[in-house]
Amino acid sequence: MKKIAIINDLSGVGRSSLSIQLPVVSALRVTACPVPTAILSSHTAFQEVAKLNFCDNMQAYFDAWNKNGFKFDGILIGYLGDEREQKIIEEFILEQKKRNPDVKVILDPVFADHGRLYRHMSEKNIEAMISLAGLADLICPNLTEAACLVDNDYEGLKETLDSCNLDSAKAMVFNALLSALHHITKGTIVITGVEETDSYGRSYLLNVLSEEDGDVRFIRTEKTGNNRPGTGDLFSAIVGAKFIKNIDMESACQIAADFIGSAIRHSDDERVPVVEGVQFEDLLHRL
Ligand code: PXL
Repeated sequence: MKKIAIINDLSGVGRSSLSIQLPVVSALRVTACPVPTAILSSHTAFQEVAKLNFCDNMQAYFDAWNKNGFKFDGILIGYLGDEREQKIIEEFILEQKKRNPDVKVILDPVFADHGRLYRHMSEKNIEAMISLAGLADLICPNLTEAACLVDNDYEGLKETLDSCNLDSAKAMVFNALLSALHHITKGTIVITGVEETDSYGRSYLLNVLSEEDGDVRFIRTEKTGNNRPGTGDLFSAIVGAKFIKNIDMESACQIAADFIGSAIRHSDDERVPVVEGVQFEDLLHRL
């Protein structure tokens, strides 16, 4: 069975990061080995948050793993508790590459959404993510993160995209963004969850896939309900697990988008408060 190290925070309430990536990766029949970057009472969209950083313990954690001879097929990275974790994670990646040159590194550069940085995030976190992107085989930023990684103006980008009626025009805008992103990573890029509305007022979520072969591909699903926390974590967990199993990225993105769309609709139907994320537990069996 394939094995993946998942480097992300452990948040007690709100269905985000490790709490949801572990069950999803297990359901996809990949062994999930967690590395907490921080322990939080909940994700940071709640009013009161207690945060314990794991940075000072991370080196010993990886040293013990390495001394035991553990090796992985994939390393999935998400939210960092502290930008100093970047160097420790990079050393771990380089050590793992010596043991398994085929190890795949998947980076979800979690630091912002809807044009705004998450609480506790700063320019230093963005720099850490840019550095990690240099070692990644796949990165899956949302539009805000993609724009920040290459110092683009998010609002301007969003406005330009909203003014494009044709996919061919949209593809040109994304190609410019993707070519800047390809300067910071050699890997595959998926820009996730870009919101769009058509001339009939219907809303969609667009995932934009750019592989080495250069052709940009759009994976579009109808928007099924509210924006909810944790959907990016679900996306990177599903696509990451499929990536290490060498499943083609277009169908991996489609499966992830369909699963998340169903989970959002179900959560709205069940009147789950938005801050509590998606009630994915009822749908896990579908993966
Ligand atoms: O889902 C992204 C995420 C991960 N981890 C923490 C967060 C968030 C988004 O708010 O706060 C701690």
